[in-house]
Amino acid sequence: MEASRARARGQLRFRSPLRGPWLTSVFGAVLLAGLPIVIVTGLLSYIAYGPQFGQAMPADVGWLRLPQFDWPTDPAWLYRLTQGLHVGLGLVLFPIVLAKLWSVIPRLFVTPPIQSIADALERLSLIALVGGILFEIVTGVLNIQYDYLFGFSFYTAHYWGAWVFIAGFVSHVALKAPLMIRTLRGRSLIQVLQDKQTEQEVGDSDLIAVDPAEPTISRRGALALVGGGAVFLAVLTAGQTTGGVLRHAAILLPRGRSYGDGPNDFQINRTAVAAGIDDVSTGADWTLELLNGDTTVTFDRAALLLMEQHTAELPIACVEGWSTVQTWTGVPLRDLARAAGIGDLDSALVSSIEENGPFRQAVLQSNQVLHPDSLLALRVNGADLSLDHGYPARIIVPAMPGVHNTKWVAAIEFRSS
Ligand SMILES: Nc1nc2c(c(=O)[nH]1)N[C@H]1C(S)=C(S)[C@@H](COP(=O)(O)O)O[C@H]1N2
Ligand SMILES: [Mo]
Repeated sequence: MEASRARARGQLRFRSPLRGPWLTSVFGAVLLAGLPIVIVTGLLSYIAYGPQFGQAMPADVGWLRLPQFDWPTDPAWLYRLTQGLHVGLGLVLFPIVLAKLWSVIPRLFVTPPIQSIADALERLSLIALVGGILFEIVTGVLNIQYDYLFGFSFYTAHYWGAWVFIAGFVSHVALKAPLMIRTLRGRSLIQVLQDKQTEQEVGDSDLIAVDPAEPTISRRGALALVGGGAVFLAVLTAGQTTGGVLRHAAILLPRGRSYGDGPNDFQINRTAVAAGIDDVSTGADWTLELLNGDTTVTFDRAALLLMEQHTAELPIACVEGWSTVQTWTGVPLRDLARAAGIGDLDSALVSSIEENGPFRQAVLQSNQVLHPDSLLALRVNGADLSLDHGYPARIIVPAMPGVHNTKWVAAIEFRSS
């Protein structure tokens, strides 16, 4: 008696006749298919940043240390795919997350909220699940919208938030998957989509309203509304990868926008002005230093242009999800390693003339230096690099996160193993 009155609180207040275990299970199934992809690609992005060099953020993750391996250089579009999926799918699933929350809302108003220990544990996992996903969406969207808006590091917050969410997600799936599968078997999605039905689901679930109101939309209409929301977000997001006209619709990713279509008119994350780069430091006096132990070899731009040039079509793929493929020409990094006299290459530290800024240095793995398409690029699409794209010289390496393609390179230190 007590328990049923308690349940009825939520059931009385929320009166939509569409709520019920089946509707919740449909949204749950979509999220169960999509969210693992967002989780795995997110963790892969952490690994791609090179935690073995201490340059993934946060650097120290204690016992949450992920398996570390050399991020591949083939296929060249690998990070473009994984990070495009992470950001793209993360955005597209947002309407489904909201719909799922809407569908289970009566459960949040059950009183007393905790009736047993099992109940308490489930509630705790729900806090991690719901709090975690909302936190990840909010921090993710703010990061692709703005530069450093946070008082804390976006990466650190997003990484720890991810683990809170993963813990909630895994326990929720373990608890609810059997019920979800059973419920979905009970009613065919095709049939629901064919009918204009609005009548309530049957059963004793506390998601089903005891005092239902008149429906304002059919069940298939509700599904279409949520699906339409996801498609709408997909249209708003696709341009981050496709470029062209759709790029202008990618309003959630304004920082990956490009203007015009000349050889250098493509996305710029950090402009030369923002990085404090001027014509003097990049002018005739600019030199590139190659370091190998105690020896230093110096090149000016003319000397670099006299070396054998190699051209490759490679993407820049930012952690923010946007990417663009351009045709780069310059000196293969492995030729520079040879010029520096390095024997058994382990890694290379690239430094920019940029004095401040979190991305003025990057460590490259040996496979990233030795790949034949890995370049110190001097030109792009047949023209000299523009100042914003890293003139006099920048790094471009297949499949590497955009952030490590250092612009305005000043020095490369080759390290042997
Ligand atoms: N020196 C320096 N290089 C840098 C950056 C930077 O802030 N400073 N930003 C990186 C980031 S985050 C990306 S995504 C790419 C973008 O390259 P683009 O501006 O040529 O498109 O440059 C990378 N190289
Ligand atoms: Mo980036």
